[in-house]
Amino acid sequence: MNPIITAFESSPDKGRGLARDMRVRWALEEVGQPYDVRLLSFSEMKEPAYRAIQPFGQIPTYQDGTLTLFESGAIVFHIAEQHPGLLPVNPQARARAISWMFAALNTVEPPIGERGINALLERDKSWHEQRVPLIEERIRSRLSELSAHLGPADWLDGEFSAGDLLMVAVLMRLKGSKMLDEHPNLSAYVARSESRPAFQRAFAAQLAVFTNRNAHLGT
Ligand code: GTB
Repeated sequence: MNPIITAFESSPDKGRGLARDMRVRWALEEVGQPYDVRLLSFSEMKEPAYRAIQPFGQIPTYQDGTLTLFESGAIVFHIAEQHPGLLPVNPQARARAISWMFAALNTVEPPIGERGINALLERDKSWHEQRVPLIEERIRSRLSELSAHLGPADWLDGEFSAGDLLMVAVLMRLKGSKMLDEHPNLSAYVARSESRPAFQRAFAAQLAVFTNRNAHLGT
């Protein structure tokens, strides 16, 4: 049996690969593990049966036999531990790659997530516009630091790892904003990652959910 992941039946990102199932799909593709997908509506995600496996009623989850996981970072980490290809074998290099996984999720993603919340959920607030420069300043600061670390290298620490996978999944949320383009090495880092065959397979699979649904609905 293949592992089963959950994803949006109708993703608000319209197939741009920004929902967090994309990270899990990409990790599974990198290690060559086939998987199945269970698509969920918003109401199904909030039902008690689903909350029993994802207490916050969110996607993605991952089920493999008797193991059920939630949190995209934990799922990517599990996949990387189970298969060769996403974490170095050398213990110190492995520990550093894991540091980058946490840096992506705990240090770089929070201000980028705030930007998304501000754009999606706070538009009607009187202070919406005032928050934009504050959030962007925090994002710019993280991007400058990340860009300085990456320098001319292809990847954050030696070979491509789950740390790069999560970092790029986070940076993708800034595509189309000027902030990423202010750092040509970060734009190139994202483009380099997106050209990986595993990324392209994962991206095509999540996009197909959007296009198939629209074809089905006749929109
Ligand atoms: N920390 C959790 C993890 O990493 O797994 C966060 C999971 C999460 O935020 N899931 C979101 C979700 O299920 C979807 S990915 N939201 C529904 C809810 O909370 O009720 C976040 C997301 C949503 C939409 C866009 N977009 O439209 O661009 C991008 C990212």
